[in-house]
Amino acid sequence: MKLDNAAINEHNNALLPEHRRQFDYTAAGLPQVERILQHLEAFQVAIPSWALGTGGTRFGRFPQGGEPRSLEEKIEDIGLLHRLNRSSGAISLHIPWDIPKDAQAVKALATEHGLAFDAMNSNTFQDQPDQAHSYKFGSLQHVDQAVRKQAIAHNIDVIKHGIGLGSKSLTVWLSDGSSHPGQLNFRKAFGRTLEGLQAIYQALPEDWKMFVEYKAFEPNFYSTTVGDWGQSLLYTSKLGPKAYTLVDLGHHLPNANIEQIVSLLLMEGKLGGFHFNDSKYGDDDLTVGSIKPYQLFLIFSELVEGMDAKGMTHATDLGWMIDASHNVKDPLEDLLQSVEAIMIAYAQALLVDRPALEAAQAANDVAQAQEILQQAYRTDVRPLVREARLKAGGAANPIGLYRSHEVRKKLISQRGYNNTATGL
Ligand SMILES: [Mn+2]
Repeated sequence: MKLDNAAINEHNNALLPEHRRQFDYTAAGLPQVERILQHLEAFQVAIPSWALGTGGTRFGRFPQGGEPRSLEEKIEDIGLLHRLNRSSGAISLHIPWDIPKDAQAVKALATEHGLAFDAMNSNTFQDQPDQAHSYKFGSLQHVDQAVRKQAIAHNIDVIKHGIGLGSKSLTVWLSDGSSHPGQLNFRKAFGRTLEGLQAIYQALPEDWKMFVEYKAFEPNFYSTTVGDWGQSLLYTSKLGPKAYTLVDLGHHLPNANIEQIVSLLLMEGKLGGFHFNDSKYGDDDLTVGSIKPYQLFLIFSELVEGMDAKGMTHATDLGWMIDASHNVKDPLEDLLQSVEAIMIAYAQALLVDRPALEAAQAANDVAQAQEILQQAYRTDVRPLVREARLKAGGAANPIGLYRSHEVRKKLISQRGYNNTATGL
């Protein structure tokens, strides 16, 4: 469903006086407000095609109706998010859950909604009904060459779909690994996986990137063949300049210092992009910024510092994607909250007084360094994020408008209650 300008204007007009008051107060104390607003307006976060329906756990799934029944309806949902926040202008597709039947038509529909195609995601962690060989014991690491060939061919197929849509990157996440000691020869599994990745890399167009995503555990519970950033960096270094490491915030062992990982990958020119989510225990796929907002800020602080040190463009030189699951909340509301959390952390990171922090570090003034970071983190930047959104034509309060417009109710009446989005 579409929101027209009149509905957004009416909503905004009612909130503008209070927004002005808050924005003027925040902006008065900040140098370079215009620069910050420009950065925020340019920043776009890709929404994954698998996050628009209700997720679930292995214990159950409790859908709330109105889920998209097709790729076209998924694009419409992301178009609605982007209409509300002007920061969700991309979609990250999963194959085979969302195979475009008519690439030209799908691309045209996305363009109509102001959406670009971010990274394509392959899937060799499940068996599909028509598939010749099983991935039960892995895909690219598999001892049987026929399985490896099938997994390579699938990834090449995903690249072809992406070319048709104007995507420029492939994300490979492998569930390969082992669940019991002795099951796998680690070195040989690594070698076979590298060979497979090399074959896929050969099929990448010149202007494409390949993201190798790592994960510490699950679904395998003893070893994972791309288990951490070191292993991913080993693969991507051996593959070549188009290969990068992808950081999914939920894929680390507890208490990992993700901001340090990010800093060093950036330093090496090997950070490709992000899957944003939040977690308390494992790969919980919760709303971004809902559990550890300070960590999210520290990650963005390293990103801004590291990207500026290399003269990179924040908005476009890395892949920014959400990878989350919405088990009890309305997925669209959850995604609005996630994008907002990302924008807030990014805005806070832009506020950090870099020269002062550098001086404090050089003087070993630990207390002052902490003061500088927390001065930025404890600034209420929501009026800045709202101002950037309003300038771009979005809603002052995206969730407020989504609710007052009764979007979910309308989606249920259009699409029905019992349909399940593909991949869930
Ligand atoms: Mn991920």
